[in-house]
Amino acid sequence: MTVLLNDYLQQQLQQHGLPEKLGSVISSISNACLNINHEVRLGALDNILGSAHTGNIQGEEQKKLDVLSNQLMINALRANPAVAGLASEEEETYVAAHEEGEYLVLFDPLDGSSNIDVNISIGTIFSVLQKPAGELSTQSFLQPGKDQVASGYVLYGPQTILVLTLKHGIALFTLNEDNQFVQTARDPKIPADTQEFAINMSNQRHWETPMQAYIAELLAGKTGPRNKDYNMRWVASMVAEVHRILVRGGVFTYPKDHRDAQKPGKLRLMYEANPMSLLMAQAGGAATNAHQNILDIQPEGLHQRVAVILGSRNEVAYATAKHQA
Ligand code: AHM
Ligand code: MG
Repeated sequence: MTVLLNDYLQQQLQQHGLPEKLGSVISSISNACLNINHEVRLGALDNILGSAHTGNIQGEEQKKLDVLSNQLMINALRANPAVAGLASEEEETYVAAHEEGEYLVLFDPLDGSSNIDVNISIGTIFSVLQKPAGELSTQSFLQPGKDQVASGYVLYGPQTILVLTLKHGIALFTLNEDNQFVQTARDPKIPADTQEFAINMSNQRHWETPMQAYIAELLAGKTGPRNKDYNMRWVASMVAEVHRILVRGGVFTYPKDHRDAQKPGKLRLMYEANPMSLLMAQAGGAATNAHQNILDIQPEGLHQRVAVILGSRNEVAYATAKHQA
């Protein structure tokens, strides 16, 4: 039986007594992603590759597609009365939406910016929170990852795939020829052990000593303490790495390094680490910042950076333990 995203949402909401409005927020996000997908697929044909010649709040160069995707997400979410406010990796501050709205949505509209112009997988990452009572402020968004009510991503790869959790397992959907998300996997579980790791090796000299020691063990393979050979992958798109890990296991890390004392890692807690960590937890994997579960971190700022180790739970536990000595 073909299960469309909407069927899945209705069934999940009913089964777990979740509010209809949560389903409508997910639908708004998925609709925006259909539009982003359309632009991604057209690429140069729609003149949307290349730099927008602007910088975001973090001083990073924005691609035209970053800017466009951000606008498509904002437009779709603002049109939904259930959305009280949103925060984007590309926006300096949060954007208020509807006073009566119940939900907050945080997102990285197009992750993997360095891959946009070279036709390598990129994605949209999203996180949904309940809006706390009272007036909307930055503080309303600063909730630990474990309080997310939903999260997911859309991967614009050889196939367009939506992965979603409403905190009752995860579900995978593949975009069909009629532009509909069709469920293609239910509750995949990440193998607890792995022989595959992902890290940007070019930063090795900047890592802290425990990460140096951990990766050296993996590289030593069968002749080292881990007693097995490891394979390495680095797509430079977190969405693609996380998707690979969901499908066949692995460990992904973007560690803390010494390049900039203000930035304990490259990835953002609110737009990247939290939503992906919730998916990991729901699929039997794990995610830490090398010291604690990412989902337990109390956020201090919307654009806060964090070190990330995520994936197969035994490997994440091993790498994390190495940092506690
Ligand atoms: P972005 O949000 O600016 O695209 O940066 C996040 C991306 C991740 O998808 C990926 O894991 C990482 O940056 C790649 O970094 P690097 O360029 O150091 O390989
Ligand atoms: Mg990103």
